[in-house]
Amino acid sequence: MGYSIRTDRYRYTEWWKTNGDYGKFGSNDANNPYDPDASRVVASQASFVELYDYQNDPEETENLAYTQAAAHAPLISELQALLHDSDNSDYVGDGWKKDLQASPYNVPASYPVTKSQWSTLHQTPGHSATDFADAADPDQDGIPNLMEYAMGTHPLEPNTAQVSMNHSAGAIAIQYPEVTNRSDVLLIPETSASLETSEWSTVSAMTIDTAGSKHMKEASLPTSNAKGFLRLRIIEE
Ligand SMILES: [Ca+2]
Ligand SMILES: [Ca+2]
Repeated sequence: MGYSIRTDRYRYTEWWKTNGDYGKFGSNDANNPYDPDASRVVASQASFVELYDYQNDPEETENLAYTQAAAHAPLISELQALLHDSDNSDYVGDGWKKDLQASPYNVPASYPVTKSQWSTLHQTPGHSATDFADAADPDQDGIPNLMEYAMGTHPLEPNTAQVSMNHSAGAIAIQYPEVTNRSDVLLIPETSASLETSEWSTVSAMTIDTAGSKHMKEASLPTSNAKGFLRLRIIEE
């Protein structure tokens, strides 16, 4: 039987010899009875191991656990520990960031409300701490990590642009999402009458939609002004 673990970049699979055939569930066929014990592992080590890098090899043509085992040994160890549930907790294969979860079937006990917790949660095998620097953009979607954190988007999955601009009678506005239960970062809409000055003043934003702790905000500027610019600034607190 094969057991796999998948990260945003890798798939790691181990094939283990197990007790036998499951048979046919619900069958009364005496020659092919259902055997609930069929998945019990009866070997001391995996008979075959696979590792594929979807970033460089999305078609799974090269099994790195076979062709480049030494170079990938630390990564394989890390994935293996997660797959084997090395923290000896209740559920097989639930080792994934277990420290943040009471059970694989519950929501995380501590929702990441600080940048540090958020980075830890997303730092899957194959990524280093430098991928989670505030200004880094590992998914190359043009949204730096600190902005992904503040807006509630994924640091390793490309997102479309989160800030949109529109205008209605008498006003222009920017709209952007913000996760409101994070107190270590702040999104501030600002305005200036000119791009040739460094004087920007804060514009108040209002919530126009909510989805849990993620709010859609809007900041607007009356078009009765001769000329005006809007920008969105992010600061860490
Ligand atoms: Ca990004
Ligand atoms: Ca992203």
